Amino acid sequence: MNKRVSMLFTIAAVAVMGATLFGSTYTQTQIGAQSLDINKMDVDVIEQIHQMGGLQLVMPQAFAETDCGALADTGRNVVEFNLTGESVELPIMGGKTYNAMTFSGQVPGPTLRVTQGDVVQMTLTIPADEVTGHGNDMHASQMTALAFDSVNPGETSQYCYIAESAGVFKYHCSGVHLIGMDQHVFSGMYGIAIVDPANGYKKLMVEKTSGSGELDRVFYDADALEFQLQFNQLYLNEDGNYDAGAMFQHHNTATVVNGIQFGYVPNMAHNLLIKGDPATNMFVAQPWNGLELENMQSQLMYVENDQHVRLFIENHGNEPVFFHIVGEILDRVTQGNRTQSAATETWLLGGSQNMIVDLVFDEPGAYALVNHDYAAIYTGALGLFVAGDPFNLNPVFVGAGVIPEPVVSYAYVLGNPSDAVPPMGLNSIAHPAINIHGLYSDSVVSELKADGLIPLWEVIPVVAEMILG
Ligand SMILES: [Cu+2]
Repeated sequence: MNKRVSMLFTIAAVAVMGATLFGSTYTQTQIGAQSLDINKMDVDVIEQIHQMGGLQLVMPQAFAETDCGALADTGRNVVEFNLTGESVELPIMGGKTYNAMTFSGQVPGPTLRVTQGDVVQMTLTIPADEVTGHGNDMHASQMTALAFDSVNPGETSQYCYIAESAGVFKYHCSGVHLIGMDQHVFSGMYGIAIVDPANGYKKLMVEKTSGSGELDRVFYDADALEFQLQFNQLYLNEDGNYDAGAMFQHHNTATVVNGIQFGYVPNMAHNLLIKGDPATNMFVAQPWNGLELENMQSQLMYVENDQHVRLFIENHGNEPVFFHIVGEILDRVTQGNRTQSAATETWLLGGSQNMIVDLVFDEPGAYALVNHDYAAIYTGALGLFVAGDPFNLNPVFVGAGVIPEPVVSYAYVLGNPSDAVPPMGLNSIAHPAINIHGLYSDSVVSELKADGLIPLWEVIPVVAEMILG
């Protein structure tokens, strides 16, 4: 073949490939001339995409579909991950609700935890009375969402994959044949898979200087107390429905961590314990305050001093997350199974990006985790870790007979919030107690209660009575 023919052949191949990838109805002219003009957002954007032929035409049919039967016969550990797609009404700040779409009645969806090399068998069931179909795309797999496609109401579908890479990975609804994916994700259909490294986690090294300024290195065992933090936004109209126009303009209604704005700040029990009065707020933002809020009453996250703490963090949203803990240094940042940084103040996560932060809280205190973007902080990306006993509550608890002797973390008395606690994996330290906190449907709350998690809204009045006498 001479050079000229060869070049023509290449151009033809590119043209064919372009037509395959982009579809004949989705042209550059349309992109430039009429599509997605955010100044004319009175039209339904999703309908517009649909009319252009749908996003399905632009997705390449790449990656291998994986056979569950074949993988089950390989001798690998098979982990079942069962999800249901359910639309439910859930609370938002200001005493209102929004029309949420969920995996299994909770936002975020259940966390999957496996070990590198395991086979994941994901089954998605859509109840017959659900208003729409749903899909699933797990970033821990390496296959296109189209290979799984979507599941209609009243049906069940399954796929399998090998979790080959260690790390934190987002999963999310992929809409109905990819249509409405943004609506379903921002309405609540997202979660994470944690894939533990096959050989477990690494020891944590923290540099210290002695009194004379001499450099020392302290090593912490790989075992750690673990939390999960998932960042996202809500884009809602006045009726509590998804607002695509607001999404395109990046005008979010709320910034959420594990589905809730300001979910990890003090509540009335902390006011009582620390201020002596449940009605006197001890913190600048306490929007979830009151026993009647039950699992939505805000909670704090408690750790010991000098304890190895591991945070699994994912950004599901449309905005960057500048992750920072006020008063702390992030001792190690890991992405995948590779260390990215150590002893750093802030680490940036783009959309659909994750990290594992390992750190030690040296001194007793309350430490605010934030997305260090002020707009995000003021709209909800703010929560508190409390390390040790900074409020000198041990004498109060022991004196009232709540606990027999002093504790190294308030988690032993009040527990840690269930939505911030991932399932146990390699190198996990068990939380002393876990309370029921999170954006849950009523049936999820009942299940957690049956599993023995603490309904703090029932316990707090008893503890208060013991302390007040
Ligand atoms: Cu969906």
